[in-house]
Amino acid sequence: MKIYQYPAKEKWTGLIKRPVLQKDEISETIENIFSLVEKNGDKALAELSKKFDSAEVSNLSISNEEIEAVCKTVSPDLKKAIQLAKDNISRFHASQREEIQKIETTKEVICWRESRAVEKVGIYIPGGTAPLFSTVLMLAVPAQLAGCKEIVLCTPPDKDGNINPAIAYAAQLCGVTQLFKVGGAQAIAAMTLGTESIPGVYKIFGPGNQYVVAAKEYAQQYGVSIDMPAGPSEVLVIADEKAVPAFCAADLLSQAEHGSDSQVIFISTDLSILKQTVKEIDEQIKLLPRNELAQQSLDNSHFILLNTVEEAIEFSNLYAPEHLILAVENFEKHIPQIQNAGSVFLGNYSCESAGDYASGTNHTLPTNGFAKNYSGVSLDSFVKKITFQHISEKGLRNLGKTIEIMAQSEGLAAHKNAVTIRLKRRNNETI
Ligand code: HSO
Ligand code: ZN
Repeated sequence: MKIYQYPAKEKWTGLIKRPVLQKDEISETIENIFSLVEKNGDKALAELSKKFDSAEVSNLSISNEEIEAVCKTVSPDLKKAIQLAKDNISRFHASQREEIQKIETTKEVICWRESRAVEKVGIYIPGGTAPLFSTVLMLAVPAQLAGCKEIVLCTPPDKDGNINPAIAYAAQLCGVTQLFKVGGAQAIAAMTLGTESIPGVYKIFGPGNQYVVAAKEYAQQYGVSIDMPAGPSEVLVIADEKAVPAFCAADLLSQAEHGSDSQVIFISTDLSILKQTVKEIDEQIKLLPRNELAQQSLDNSHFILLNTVEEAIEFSNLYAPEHLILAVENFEKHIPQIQNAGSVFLGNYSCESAGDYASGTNHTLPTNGFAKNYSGVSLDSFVKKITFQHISEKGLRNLGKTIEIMAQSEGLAAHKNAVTIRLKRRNNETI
């Protein structure tokens, strides 16, 4: 890790840079995968899974009996924890429902918006070193609350063709309608194009490796939308003299253990807190099973000393972190200054892990600086909004002149006439 003491503002641009992903050779692979899946459907999926995941899968779809059997292997304690997390996530996301507001913009001209669920959504849950069943909750709960009719979930099987039990349990608990054993870019291609077993969907959600990310980008050419552009996970912690170094170290490590490419930034206004946090990290990392991954991530991390919390937030707004932890005493007064961040954790006891699992907020958040222009996943991600209007005859008389003159000025006579023809009609006469 590198320590920077009071770096000048000109140096900040260098410090906020993320690693650049190489895309060229990946995109060729993705094109191939999509064209194979388009041509050969399920057969292509089986071959690609064998090639990339060394998984032998005879049947892509998972029967209810298989789900029931695998769910029995989940411990009662974990089931209870998943239920509590689900309840909190449901409560928070249900509160995001908006009431319909009918607005009379001009007398007897009434406009409003109504939400409609995206009918078919796809959720991708990666396998790998830590299969994150918590992401099933974060995506399936709002999908179900929004009223999505088909919630398709794809996740890679292990080498013996088995699905992760906690992923299966969370999926059936949260209303996933179909569950498939397939991973990687081929799963994204399947949900985009549809195959004999896997239905095509309208929007795809979920994290994944570089191939999955590239496949989601590619899927958009087929009219499928995606949750957001992705990058490695990030946390930026701001600590003042009242922060607890052991807590800060634990938070930084919780992010670093996700992967060697995880981005970790620590900013303090107090040199002694900074030094103690570094020391704590050295101690705590020894005890972590994933310490190698965490160490690699920390090797690329920045530890920065700045003058004030205001300055630290200015830096954070430039970096636009996925997660921002404000381990400072008067966090309330700093909230208005926060401009770019995916999710913010306030005070010494709001650890990122709470939001990752169970407090209720969503953990699918914008990374790679996209917190400047994207929100995290919410109920809104699973609906689109349709505008409606009703204009009475009187209403059109009130607004008609305005439309006519605007249409005429744009040289669009037919537009103008659509109003004029109506205004000419008197007392319901037939024209
Ligand atoms: N921190 C991850 C989410 C996660 N953490 C899932 C643990 N499980 C990205 O926000
Ligand atoms: Zn996490």
